[in-house]
Order: sequence, then structure tokens, then C-alpha cells
Amino acid sequence: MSKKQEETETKNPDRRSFLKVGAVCGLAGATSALGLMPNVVQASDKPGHLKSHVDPGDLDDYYGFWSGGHSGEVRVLGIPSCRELKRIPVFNYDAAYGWGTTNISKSLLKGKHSGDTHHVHLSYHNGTYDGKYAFVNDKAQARLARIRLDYFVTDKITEIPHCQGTHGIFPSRHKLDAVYCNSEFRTPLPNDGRDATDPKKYGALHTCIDAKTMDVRWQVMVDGNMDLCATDYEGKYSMACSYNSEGGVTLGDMIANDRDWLVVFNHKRIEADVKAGKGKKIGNSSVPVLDGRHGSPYTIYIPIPKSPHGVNMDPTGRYAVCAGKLSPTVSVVDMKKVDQAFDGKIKPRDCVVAEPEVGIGPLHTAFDDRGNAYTSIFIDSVVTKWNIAKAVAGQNPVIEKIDIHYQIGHINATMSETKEADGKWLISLNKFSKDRFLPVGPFRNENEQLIDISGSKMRIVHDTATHPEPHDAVMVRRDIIRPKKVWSNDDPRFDYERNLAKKFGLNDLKAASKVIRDGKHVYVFMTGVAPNFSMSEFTVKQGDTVTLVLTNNDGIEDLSHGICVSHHDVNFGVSPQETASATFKVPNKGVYWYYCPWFCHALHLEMRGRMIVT
Ligand code: K7E
Ligand code: CUA
Repeated sequence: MSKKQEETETKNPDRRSFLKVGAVCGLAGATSALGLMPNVVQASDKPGHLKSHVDPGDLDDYYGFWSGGHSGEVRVLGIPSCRELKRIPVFNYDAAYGWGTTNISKSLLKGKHSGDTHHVHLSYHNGTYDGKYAFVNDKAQARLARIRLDYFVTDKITEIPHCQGTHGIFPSRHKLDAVYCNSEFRTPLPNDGRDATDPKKYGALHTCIDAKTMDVRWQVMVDGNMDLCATDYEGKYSMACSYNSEGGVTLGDMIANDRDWLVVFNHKRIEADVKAGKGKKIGNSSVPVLDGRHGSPYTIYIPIPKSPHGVNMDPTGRYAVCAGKLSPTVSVVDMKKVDQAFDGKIKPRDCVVAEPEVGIGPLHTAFDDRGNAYTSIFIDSVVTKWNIAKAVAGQNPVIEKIDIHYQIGHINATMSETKEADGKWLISLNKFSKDRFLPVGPFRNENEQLIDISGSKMRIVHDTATHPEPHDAVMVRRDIIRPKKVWSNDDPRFDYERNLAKKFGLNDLKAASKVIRDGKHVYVFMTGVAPNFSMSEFTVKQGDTVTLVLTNNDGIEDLSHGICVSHHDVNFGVSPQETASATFKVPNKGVYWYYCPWFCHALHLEMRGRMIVT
């Protein structure tokens, strides 16, 4: 299929092939209504503005990837409609897919069921997204997860040694190479009870994780607490906004100084010394750690006012913009000067080429394709649009401020984190919604506002209530993301189940329908084709451990099954051609019905059987 054809198919999904599925499922009546949906070509609904309403049957122009905050998940939205398309479980328990129940998810979660995702970024090639992976941090338990974007599933979770509050992350932008992670909280290193009462001995680490293997390559110790992270476009540097230059442990101690830093990490120097074996090991971890505190060759500390929070690289790759948080300024750092600062030719502070005032409480910055920046201003509850070239020329760069509702945290624009920034849509992720929606009890939803930035004036086009609490989001052109509709059944994701089946002489999971006893452990291999499981019953003994392996043998798009075993806390899904398994105990005798929880057929409710425990 040519790229053009595939694009057309995405834009005009073939309703008739969907109808065929409907006929197979005996749902022709219901889906023919969908077949009649009009396909409206998007046009502007107001002269000079983008059209934000996506008509029934039409598709969005962008994928939005949203962190889920303390829900521990990642969400996928369509932009500009802001319709929520999917929730991808990452660090959380999710019954719809069985995340936290299936053996593969348990092997990744290692007994944990919560996380706090703040920053989600996609993998890159040559300064733009390659559509392969998404990466997301867990601030709560110092982890980095990777999501495969061919199937939209979490496939790796890496625990980061010696770190707490893993906060800013950013992948390499030149190629699929590494993901850099900042630990925000300083702790004694190693954190084994010694030095607990001596904050002078605390430290925080900047960690490099291999994007392909997800193994930790190295760590660099810094002064201060690190917040957000960015990488340049050439693969030379990563950087961290850093506060607490005071080295304090109480809030008052941490915010005394007028300037903190942007810390820049020199990858060439770090990797050479790691290779030369100069890294020290801490505790029982084998990861090499270098000392990057003041005076080391690995880092420069660029003074930035005051407790800077976000750092964002403009699409030309020339400027890093640091938002002052406790200072009303943003600091523009010229990456060309960073080379000179590392060579000792200029002072680190000379890398700052502009420091305009943009409002009270600046946090994060997004960019369009016309040299403008958009900074989120928390305390003022505004977005400030300003021009980078004007700022560097020493002129007042502020173009416009727009009120948002209320207390904006992150901000991002379509393709803003790439060299293909296109200046169409801006999303404002607001911490409070107050009076914007029907009240739903004391815990309220957040409010996210979509802003059209394509014209000369910013225009808010709608409010979106969200479940708490997305911090950050990226919006990606839809042609970049090419998800599969059906699993390839030889995918390595099913290795555990495949090897288990082979151990018992079953060489094809798609044909595996058998109960095998191995001492007190019973292995049940089952398949499903709508509307039947391959077994309408199986028998085990009280006290057994059961591993239930289910393969979905339907190969039709959107025909998922699953299995829910009554009273055994087992519930997971299998999409077309997928295999998954769960292991559980059967403590009590009796008859327990299992059934398919995914609506798959007119006889879906009849897709069930009995587990008999004798
Ligand atoms: Cu500003 Cu964790 Cu990105 Cu929240 S951080 S807002
Ligand atoms: Cu299979 Cu419902």
C-alpha cells in the first residue's frame, strides 16, 4: 500500500469492511447505522481560524499523548476534538486489559500497582518523531517505562537505582539512542541509613538509559535538585533545570538564593570516562556513577533566576528556554555559547542571551513555526506569547497574553518538541477547573483548554474535563503513528506463553486447547473464536495453582475477547491474534463460571464455560 493510499484509508475508513465484521458478528443492524455516517471534509468554521469540531465519522489530525499523573497511566486523545481514545495502563492496575493480572504485566510491575506519570515523550529520528515508542516517567517509584506504538502497550519498565522523584525525562533527538532522567529529590548515596541526618552528604543523579535495551548506562551526580529535562538536537548535550543551590532540606532553605541553575551535561566527556572505567559503583548497583558537581569536566552550571522549572528547546535547536518559576522571567540560553562555556572561553552565565519578563510564575514553554514561544504562567493564569528573536535583540518580546481557567501547569503545541513544529494548536493543562463544569463532589476534575494559535491572535476553542492529573502532553501528526490493527502472533511479547506451551509439546498457541497437570500446578491452554471458547469446561482440584493461557484466534479488526473467572479476581483481555495468561490459586471447591468480558458477537453473553473445582 502506498503512503498516499494508506493516508486516504485513515481519513476515510472503509465502512464496508467494518460492515462485514458486523455481519459476521450478527450485529449488521447496529453497524449499518455507522455505515451511513457522513464523511465531512474539515474546513474552517470561522475565517482565519482552524476548525476544532470533528464531525461524526471524521478523524482527528493529531494524536495527543497525555501523562496520567498519579493515575499512573498514559492517555491517548484525538486532537483537535480532545476525545479520549484510549488509556494505556503503565504503572497502574487496569481491569479492562488485565494490567496487573496478566503474567506479562506482573513481570514488569514487580508487585507495584501505582505510579505518578508526569512527562511523556516519543522516540526521535533526525529531530522529529519516528513513531516507534513513547517513554514516560514514574515520579513516585523512580522508574522509566517504554510504550510500543505499534500496539500501544507498555513493553519495558526500568527501575532507576539511587533515585527518588524521577521527574524530567527526555529522549535523544538525533536518533533512537538514550533517555535522560532527572532525579528531583536528593538523598544520601547510598541511601542505606548512613548520613540520613547530614544534608550536606545528600545528592541527586542524572541518569542515562539506553532507549533500545532500556538498561541504565550511567549516572552523574549533581549539586541541587533537578526538575525538567531536555536534550539538544545534535546528541551532544542533555540538560536539567535545577533548584536548591542552597543544598537545604526545608522549603525555606531551598528558595533563599536569587539564582539557581540550568545544568548541562556533556555526553562526549561523560561517555569517554565511563568507557575508561572512571565511574564509581554505589551500593550493590553495577551502574557507573561520575561526579558532576561544580568543577567537574562533565557539567556546566548556568546561573538562572530563581528555582527554574521547565526547560524547552526551540524547534531550530539554537535556544533552550528556562522558565523562572519564582522569577517572572524566562532565560534564553544559546546552545552555540554552551560549546564555548565547556571550553572555558566564556563564563556559563554568558550563555544567557535574553531574560524577558513574561508574567508571575512561568513554568513551561511551547513553540510555533514562526519563531514565537508560548509560556505557561501559573500564578497569573495566563499564556504569554512572545517572540524569541525580539527577546534576543533586547526588545520587549511580549505579543499577547490570554487568560486560561485556571492555574496552568504544562503547555504544549502541535509537534512543538520537534523541528517540525507547525504552529496549529496549543494545549493548556490547567490544575483547577473550579466553576467550569458541573460539580462532582469535593475532588474535582482538571480543565484542559485547546487554543488555536494559527492566526495572529490566540483563541480558546474548548474546555476539556480530565481525570486527575495529566502534567504534560505531546501532540503528534497522525501520519507519524502507524498502529497495527491485529497482532502478529509470532510477536516476542508472547514468548512466556509460547515457551510454556512448547514445554508441554504444544507447538502452536493457536491450536493449543488442553489441560495439563504438573503436580499441584495446572496449565489450561484455551483459544477463543467468537462466540466460543475452545473449552466449555475444565476441572481442577482444590488447592491447585492454575495458569490460564488464552489466545484470540479471531483475526478480524476490532474483535477482542477476554476471560473473567468468577470469584477468582482474574479478568483480562486478548485483542485479535493476541495471547495472554494469568496465574491464580483455587482455594475452594465448587463450580465457577468463566465468561468473555469484551463484547465480541451477538452471542457474546453466551461466550462462557465452567471451571469445576473438586
Ligand atoms: Cu511542571 Cu512534574 Cu512537568 Cu507538573 S511538572 S506542571
Ligand atoms: Cu468473546 Cu465477548
